[in-house]
Amino acid sequence: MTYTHCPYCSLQCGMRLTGRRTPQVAEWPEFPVNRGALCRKGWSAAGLYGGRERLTTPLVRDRATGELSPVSWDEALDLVAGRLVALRAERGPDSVAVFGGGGLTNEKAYQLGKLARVALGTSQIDYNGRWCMSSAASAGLRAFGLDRGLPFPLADVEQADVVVLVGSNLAETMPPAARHLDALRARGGRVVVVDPRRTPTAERADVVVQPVPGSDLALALGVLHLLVAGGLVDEEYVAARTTGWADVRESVAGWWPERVERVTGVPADEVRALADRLGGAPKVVVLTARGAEQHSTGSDTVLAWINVALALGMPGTPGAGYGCLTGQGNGQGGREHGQKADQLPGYRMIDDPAAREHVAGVWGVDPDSLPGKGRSAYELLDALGQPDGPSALLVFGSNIVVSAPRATHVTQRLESLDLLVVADMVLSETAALADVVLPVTQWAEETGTMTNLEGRVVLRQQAITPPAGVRSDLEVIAALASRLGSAGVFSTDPEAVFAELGRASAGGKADYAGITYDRIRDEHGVFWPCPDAAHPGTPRMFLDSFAHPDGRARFLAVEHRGPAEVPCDDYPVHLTTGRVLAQYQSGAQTRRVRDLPDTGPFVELHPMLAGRIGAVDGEPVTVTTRRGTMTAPARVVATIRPDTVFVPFHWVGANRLTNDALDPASRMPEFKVCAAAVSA
Ligand SMILES: Nc1nc2c(c(=O)[nH]1)N[C@H]1C(S)=C(S)[C@@H](COP(=O)(O)OP(=O)(O)OC[C@H]3O[C@@H](n4cnc5c(=O)[nH]c(N)nc54)[C@H](O)[C@@H]3O)O[C@H]1N2
Ligand SMILES: Nc1nc2c(c(=O)[nH]1)N[C@H]1C(S)=C(S)[C@@H](COP(=O)(O)OP(=O)(O)OC[C@H]3O[C@@H](n4cnc5c(=O)[nH]c(N)nc54)[C@H](O)[C@@H]3O)O[C@H]1N2
Ligand code: SF4
Ligand SMILES: [Mo]
Repeated sequence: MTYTHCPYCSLQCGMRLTGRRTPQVAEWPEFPVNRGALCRKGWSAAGLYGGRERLTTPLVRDRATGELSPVSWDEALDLVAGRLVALRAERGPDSVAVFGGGGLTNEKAYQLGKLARVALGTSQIDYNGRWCMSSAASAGLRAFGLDRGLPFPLADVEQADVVVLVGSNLAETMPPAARHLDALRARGGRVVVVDPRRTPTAERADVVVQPVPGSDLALALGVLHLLVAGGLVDEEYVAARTTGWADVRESVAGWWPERVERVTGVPADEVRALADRLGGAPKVVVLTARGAEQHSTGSDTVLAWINVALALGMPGTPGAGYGCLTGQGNGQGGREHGQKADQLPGYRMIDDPAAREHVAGVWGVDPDSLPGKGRSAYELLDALGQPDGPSALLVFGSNIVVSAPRATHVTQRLESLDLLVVADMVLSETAALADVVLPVTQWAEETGTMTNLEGRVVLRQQAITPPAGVRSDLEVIAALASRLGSAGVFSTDPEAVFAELGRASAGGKADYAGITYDRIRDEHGVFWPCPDAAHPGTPRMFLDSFAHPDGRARFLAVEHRGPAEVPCDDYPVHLTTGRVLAQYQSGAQTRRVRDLPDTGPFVELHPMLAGRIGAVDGEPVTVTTRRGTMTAPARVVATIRPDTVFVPFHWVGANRLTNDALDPASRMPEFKVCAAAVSA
């Protein structure tokens, strides 16, 4: 029996696995984050094993037939390395790009960044986390001086009087977390949900506000306006712990409730009731998730809600504050250790000379040999195969064809590459396009650390013997580095890589230097920063000071801009996208688990809209945007705004429709709103 963690989301629920070949999931009641509870994806996770669709041999595309056919590992790796060396000689190091994922362990994310910077010498690396929490990360960094999704353990929310969920459907996306909301309500606390749809999460809320997609920023401005007008701002906290309040106070002066109603569709009285509820509560927690963040205005929207939390005096107060609900299994750690275009391990910036010097020292290379900043995820994919863009791409841990915005265009870019290499466990839609597919170990077949949404570093321990023929990502990275004649040392032992990561992160914002596998086992995870072996780790941040040099949080004035695309005569409704409980992300893993229902995509729409276009529940409807079109069965529900349709993105289709407009600060694409036409 092995204690380990779920293969999917950022809660990283603890579980036990029994059986080395045909595993069975059992509960781990002592693990504090989920206390034995799992969602149905967690309970059925053993279904990832034994499927016929598992890849067990490298595949190379036959130039003559165009088919993928099995080859030996040496053949596959020699071919990849040979092509990469030739490309680099011909077009320079930036002709090779790397795309990572927030589902990779810390060890893999770190090693992938090192592969890019040391072995390939390319600046062109980014990852799917850019599409996930980057807007919250950018806002948190600016407001607090540091981005840790939740600066407190999740269970702390039970101590709040009011929890506001802006664009989170956690009852479906992290179900065991919903128990904290129930516990809070049992104590007399209140839950507010802000979502254009009345979701299962809204069913557990006391107040539900349904704004037009893309208008959360205006709602926050309106709430802050009323807090000022009602004398509900915590002036003492603002004076002692923040800067910039005067500008922000002035910037919300014009946001009276009737104007907020016009922009957001939320009745003025509801805006007033919301502000009263927040202003009257001793402890408020504001949490944002993808509904608020995946917009071209996502980082400003998060800043606007942080301003609300700061005006109420909450961040850095026990049982209160602001947090982002990070999404992927290692969505937190994956953004700290160097697979992001502008970053080195430990949350260091790649253009900071001191950071370069430190990390180059750990890697045993000259700091001047490290490349600079690269392109963000979408910009990188958009540049593939272009005259000044990369002509080879290595993908580890993302199914781009399904999950990238404006996916038809991105798929064309992938097809225009000289070389596409995908490391995966299954033939995902992206792997199916590759020139070379490398079959890797998954989840409990290997050991590694994940950092959950609370900043708690946990250990996924190997429980299962991998099938013959597969290799770990660390082995693949090491084999490529050695074939490329790299200067650096690339260990294949996760514990050794973690120790190196600790040294590389030492002194950085996300400092893991004091964390070891043994400590994680003994302590149910360790919270970063944890600079040395004697340090207890940091479950709660900002209690004494924020991470800016002066110790103060920043109020930053932001303006409502609205979505990049608004409804017009040709595209009269808002399209938004998101998730359902039983599927995970691009579905590459969960669509292959037999115990999970694979319903296929659907289009959720309101009876009024259905009536207008003649759509019938269960019958096909077609959704069209300026980028593409898809047809799927209608789901007619009264829980969605009549001016909005919703499509889950777990199946090919949704992202043919989405807009690639980017947030100027975070480079987050606008997954959550564009203009669409719907017909029966
Ligand atoms: N079952 C399941 N769970 C998952 C995942 C999964 O794929 N499946 N993925 C994991 C990952 S990586 C992530 S990032 C998280 C995401 O977790 P969530 O953010 O909870 O998930 P989403 O469904 O993307 O979006 C949440 C809600 O935002 C709403 N929304 C849409 N537009 C707007 C808007 O403009 N404003 C507001 N306020 N709300 C809006 C949608 O209606 C939706 O209910 O889930 C994690 N957990
Ligand atoms: N329309 C729309 N699009 C979205 C979103 C949305 O809300 N709406 N959400 C966005 C968000 S928040 C996210 S996080 C992305 C996620 O989208 P993707 O990046 O596509 O995420 P996954 O489906 O988890 O893809 C992971 C892939 O890597 C493989 N894999 C898993 N673990 C490993 C590993 O350890 N090593 C290797 N080599 N491979 C592995 C899996 O089999 C799978 O093929 O989608 C984004 N796209
Ligand atoms: S909530 Fe997330 S981590 Fe927990 S069992 Fe479900 S998918 Fe796994
Ligand atoms: Mo995500």
